[in-house]
Amino acid sequence: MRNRGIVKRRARPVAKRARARSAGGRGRARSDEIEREIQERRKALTDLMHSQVLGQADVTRAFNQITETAAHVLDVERASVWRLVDSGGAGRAIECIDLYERSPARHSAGLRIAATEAPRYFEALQRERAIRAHDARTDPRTKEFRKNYLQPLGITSMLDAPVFLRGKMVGVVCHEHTGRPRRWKLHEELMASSFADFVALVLETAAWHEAKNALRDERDALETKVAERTRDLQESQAGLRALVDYSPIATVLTRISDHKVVLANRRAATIFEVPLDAIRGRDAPDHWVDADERHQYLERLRRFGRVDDLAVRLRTAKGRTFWARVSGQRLKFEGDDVLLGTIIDITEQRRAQEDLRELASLDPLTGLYNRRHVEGVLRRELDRAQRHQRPLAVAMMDADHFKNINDTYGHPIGDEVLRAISDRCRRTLRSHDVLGRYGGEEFVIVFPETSIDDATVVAERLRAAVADNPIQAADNALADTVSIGLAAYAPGQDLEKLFQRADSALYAAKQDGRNLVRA
Ligand code: GH3
Ligand code: MG
Ligand code: MG
Repeated sequence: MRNRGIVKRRARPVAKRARARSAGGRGRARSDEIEREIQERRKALTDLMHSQVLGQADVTRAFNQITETAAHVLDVERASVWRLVDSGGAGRAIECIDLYERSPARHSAGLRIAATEAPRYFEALQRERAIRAHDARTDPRTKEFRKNYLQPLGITSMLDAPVFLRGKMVGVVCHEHTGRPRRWKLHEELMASSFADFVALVLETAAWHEAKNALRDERDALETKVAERTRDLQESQAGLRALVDYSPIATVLTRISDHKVVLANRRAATIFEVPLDAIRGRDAPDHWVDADERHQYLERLRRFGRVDDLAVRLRTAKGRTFWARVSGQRLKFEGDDVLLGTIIDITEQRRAQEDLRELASLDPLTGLYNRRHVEGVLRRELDRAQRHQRPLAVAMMDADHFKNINDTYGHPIGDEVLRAISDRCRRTLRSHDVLGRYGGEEFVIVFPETSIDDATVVAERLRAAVADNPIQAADNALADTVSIGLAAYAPGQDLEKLFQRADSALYAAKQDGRNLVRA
């Protein structure tokens, strides 16, 4: 209870604290209110982050959810997601993919704004983390919209964050306020750029689903062709031979009675690393890695007469294993009952999928941002800090004696502890701090527009949040703690240097006994 009080008091942003002190009781009540508001907003953001919708192929639902959450969290009448289109002759433009209007609770899409109509705005999108137009009607970056857009819709303030994907601006998230103009706060600006990150994630996932489906369609078409023609040609053995020979997909016929290969094509010889003239007569079971997988394949063939697309591991004649999708069906061939199997090597595809997963922004174990994403954020923040001469701090955080936890309780409990550390930190951080998993049991935090002193206060709060709320495992309260090293941005320093300094500070915290913060 006592700890919660400390956490809460410290959680208040510095400016708010000062105001609370000077204005006495009334000020305190007001900053408690702001604090509550920030907590609520952060909760809506984490809910969105954990939402299943973001990772799925249904882009429309994902955008609906983002705009609704954004309108609610930032308390604006209109929230929208726009895509940048570059259609050659007609030039650059943004196109509205989803607009949510709060009072009628309605979604729509389709509006288009050309770069030629709003050159200052487009230029600002390339440059800024967000366009904070307190009064959009007079702000030089947005007043271009005044007559045709702002006035008819009653929009007075705008908060727009560009969406970046692999370093390129691909869209924008807009928050539009109606009624009296309002002043956007820094944490609102950072929240807007969080929404932009979500949009990037959705676009990336959608592209991945598209690539995957295209690949599947292509393969399905080929296999259907083979299967159809095989049926047509069942009686004509010569035709089947020719078809197998020329099929671009590895195809193998095995006799059911003794599992011997009776016919195979060039492609099959290649993927199984056998000379074409030596493949006949080989034992099919030798090429399966897992007897259970083969059993499953045969069982399905027995029950349904065919198998489609089973992902299995196979082995070449030289002993190399690979992932494959196998399909099969029963046929008659030269008087024997045989299985016609087609095999597609999907090792590359699997690797590509893993690469894509890596490209997405979230760490699967903890739901935090991953290393790549946090580095992207930090690069942009470094650039801003340099251009606007603003402070910036970074922390590296590492779980103490984590090997002991794994050794004593096992890896799954270790994972549980990592998730618990993430949750405690996520709840403790301010809404504009960016927390990510750097790898293993190491975390990284970016503190935008924050001095080293303020970052130290927050880091100390993180350390205490972990140490003071031990997680329970097997009836024991685990003494899990973290050490934190901080570094402040100094003009001219790059990302590597900043990480290096935070890492040295972390090393000092470990040397001095762990469960400590060092700057
Ligand atoms: P120190 O206080 O010096 O950091 O001690 P430590 O035991 O944490 O030392 P070290 O960094 O060498 O060890 C980290 C351990 O974290 C080793 C590794 O097995 C474990 N680990 C890394 N990633 C994961 C993970 O995703 N899950 C689990 N359960 N353990 C992990
Ligand atoms: Mg470590
Ligand atoms: Mg460690």
